[in-house]
Amino acid sequence: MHISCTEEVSLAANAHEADELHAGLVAEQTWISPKFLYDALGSKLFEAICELPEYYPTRTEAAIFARHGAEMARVAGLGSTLVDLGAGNCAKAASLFPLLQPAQYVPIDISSEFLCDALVRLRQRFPHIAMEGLGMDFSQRFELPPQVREERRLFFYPGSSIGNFTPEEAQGFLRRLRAQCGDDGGVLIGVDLAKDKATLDAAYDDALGVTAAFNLNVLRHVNHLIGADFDIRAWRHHGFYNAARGRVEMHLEALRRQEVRWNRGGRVFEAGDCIHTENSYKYQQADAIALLERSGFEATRVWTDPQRWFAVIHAQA
Ligand code: AVI
Repeated sequence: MHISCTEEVSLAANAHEADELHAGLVAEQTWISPKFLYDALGSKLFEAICELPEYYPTRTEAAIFARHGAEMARVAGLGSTLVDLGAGNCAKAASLFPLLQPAQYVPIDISSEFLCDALVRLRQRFPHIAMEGLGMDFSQRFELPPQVREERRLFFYPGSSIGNFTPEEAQGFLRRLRAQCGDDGGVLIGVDLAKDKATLDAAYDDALGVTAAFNLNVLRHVNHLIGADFDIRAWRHHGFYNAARGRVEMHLEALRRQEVRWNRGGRVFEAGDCIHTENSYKYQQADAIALLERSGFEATRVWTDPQRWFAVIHAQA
């Protein structure tokens, strides 16, 4: 069967990515966008994170889907165009296929190589579902190509990836999503809820060091993308809950003074300098609903776990 994987992402950085990386690396408070965490190895490391005992979001969300999936399908409706945002290995959406019975499945991921591999396997398991994989960064702009059916688009955005945007960015993103929904579409979204600091610190700095490897791998990816010469051994991972800002932050700290060069520039990092690589906002349930409503969605339904650690929300366009 023909496998359609439209790739917009090549292995070297495109001009926009190169500009963004350069701007972040020369900024006074250095930053690298979290989207660069996801090359092929980064996606595999993220898969491993999802297996960790400390990383509660994946299993908590899976339990919510297992318990309430049938009701979610009744609320969201059958036969939709299921657009899976940040699909990764496509496993979460695939587990809902029997309930949602999508007419078309459109997984989108910035890690196109990883997505293509997953799609090959998925097409064999579900030959009756039309599939169109898209390798693209959907975080900034959002236009679906004509091969994506316009009827009854259900955007599937699990895993609390919305938390990797600031609340302002999240609203802009959800508005763009709303504009692509048509009148009969909607969104099924996973949101991680605020909880105690110890649980959050452990989830983002696990004992095995998988999250550390995931974070450090961004330097390896940046080396590849813009010809940089980061020495990965000279950096250390930090992941912790910043309660005042309502978010988990990931940073990489320089272990010694070093000069790093890349194809368009370079800079000296002093020991202790940090590169900010990710935020993961944790929401109050009411704030998440308000965010969806401000973005133009309505008629929300919420399912959560007994500890109220995670929420899955359906919002109608
Ligand atoms: C993909 N995203 C929702 C994860 C999160 O929890 O913010 C990424 C992650 N970063 C460290 N561990 C997992």
